[in-house]
Amino acid sequence: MDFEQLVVYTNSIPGHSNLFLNSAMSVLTLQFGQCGNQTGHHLFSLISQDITRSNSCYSSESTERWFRIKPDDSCVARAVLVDTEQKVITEVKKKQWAADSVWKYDEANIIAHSGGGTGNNWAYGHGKKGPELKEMIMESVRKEVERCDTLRATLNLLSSAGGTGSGVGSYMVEAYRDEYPTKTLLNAVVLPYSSGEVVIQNYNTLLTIANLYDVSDMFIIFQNDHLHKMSVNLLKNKNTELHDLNDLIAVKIGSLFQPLERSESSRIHDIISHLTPHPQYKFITLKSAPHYPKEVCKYEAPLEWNVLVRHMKQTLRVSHLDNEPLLDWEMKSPRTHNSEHSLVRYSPCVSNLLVSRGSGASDVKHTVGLSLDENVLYPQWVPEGSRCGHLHHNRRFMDMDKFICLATNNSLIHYSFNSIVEKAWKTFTHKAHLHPYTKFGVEAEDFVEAFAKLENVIKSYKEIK
Ligand SMILES: Nc1nc2c(ncn2[C@@H]2O[C@H](COP(=O)(O)OP(=O)(O)OP(=O)(O)O)[C@@H](O)[C@H]2O)c(=O)[nH]1
Ligand SMILES: [Mg+2]
Repeated sequence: MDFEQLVVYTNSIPGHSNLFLNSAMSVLTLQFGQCGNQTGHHLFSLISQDITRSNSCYSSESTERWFRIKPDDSCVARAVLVDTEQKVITEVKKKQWAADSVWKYDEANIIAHSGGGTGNNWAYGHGKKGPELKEMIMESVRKEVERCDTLRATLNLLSSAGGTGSGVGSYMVEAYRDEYPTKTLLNAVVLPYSSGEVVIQNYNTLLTIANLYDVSDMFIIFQNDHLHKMSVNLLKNKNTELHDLNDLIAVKIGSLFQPLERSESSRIHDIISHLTPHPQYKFITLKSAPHYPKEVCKYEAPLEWNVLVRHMKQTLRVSHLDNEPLLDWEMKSPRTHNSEHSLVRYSPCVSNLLVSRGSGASDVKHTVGLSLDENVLYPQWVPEGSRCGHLHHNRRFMDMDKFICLATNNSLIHYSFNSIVEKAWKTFTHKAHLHPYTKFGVEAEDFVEAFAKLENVIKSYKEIK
């Protein structure tokens, strides 16, 4: 569909003439490897469900952001899918061809080699598969960029632990940056379970973050351990599987990036600049609530906004004595009674953005002022007024009475990175498992450089006081 057709389509929605011209802001999503492709499919499915709940300004804005409409009226995700094996893509295709799927991927944007993956080898992905696939991927990317009237951001979805998402993904993000030096680049990176997976996942994570760091504007970090606990504790999924984690990832990303009430600060690139005011601090985590098991959702009494906001603040708690994180409050359901006491300490923040979705949020604005903007949460150098933003939409997100998401750039991230870097360093000092990397041109000096970069990130976050 060309620009004019899209204007006609968008303006055909009753009561919304010229809407398109006001709100044309698109996001291009690049899905890499198993994790990137599976989470991407969950994300587009969630957004399409959220959209189909109404035929409104919100829906058309969201459609324009994430999808394009083809001349045959089919709804196509603004996405490019990349993998070095067929298995996952074949599964994803099966799902999207299901009779009830109202959206599709563009077949021309699926770049899946029939090899057997990279065997969790970042260097193979980065040094061999990336260069091999680069032109095909960039060809699809260029076409998708041209199809966006205004491209607001490119969102890369990948896990840091495998070899395709991490290696091909970081190679392609660098290639994208070379070609589009001024476009906003955002990575949603899934960190592996801390135990029980492959030994070299720590090397892969180290190399991924270090390589993406300079060329990216912002990272949203997800941790499989954390998502798993949320799924077990809050959603009561005893046998949690990856797709349960992906549901949570999709809800979190969707709640941040679905349309918001228009204001100077609600455009995606404004959200990103607010959250990453300094190039030394680019890592965001998304806290959200409430999360209920599907079957009890409709029976839960609606919570007050102030309860949800207080709950978000509690997720930033650290222990008073040694500044270690406490049991993460995101694993608990929001409580109506206040359990604040003087011994509580919070992880210092560089910036926060609270997004509330649902009706009657005039009181939430008041509460934000009181609780998420307090001096105790920020170092002195963060100016008042740029600490905690608040954006809202009255529309119910995914049909929930109220939903809240706190995008937070705070010191807690250094614990996760530190544990990965420590494990990687231990393996590295024994010169263990280096051969698969040197074979594809990643030498000890490259590791040392990556360690230095990540240690610097850890130090910056650790020293926020
Ligand atoms: N949350 C989540 N994590 C996933 C998913 N699939 C894989 N992972 C995690 O991702 C890591 C493995 O990376 P994959 O994405 O499978 O690897 P890949 O990018 O396909 O690379 P290779 O298969 O090694 O070429 C492990 O830490 C898995 O726990 C998923 O669908 N959701
Ligand atoms: Mg794979």
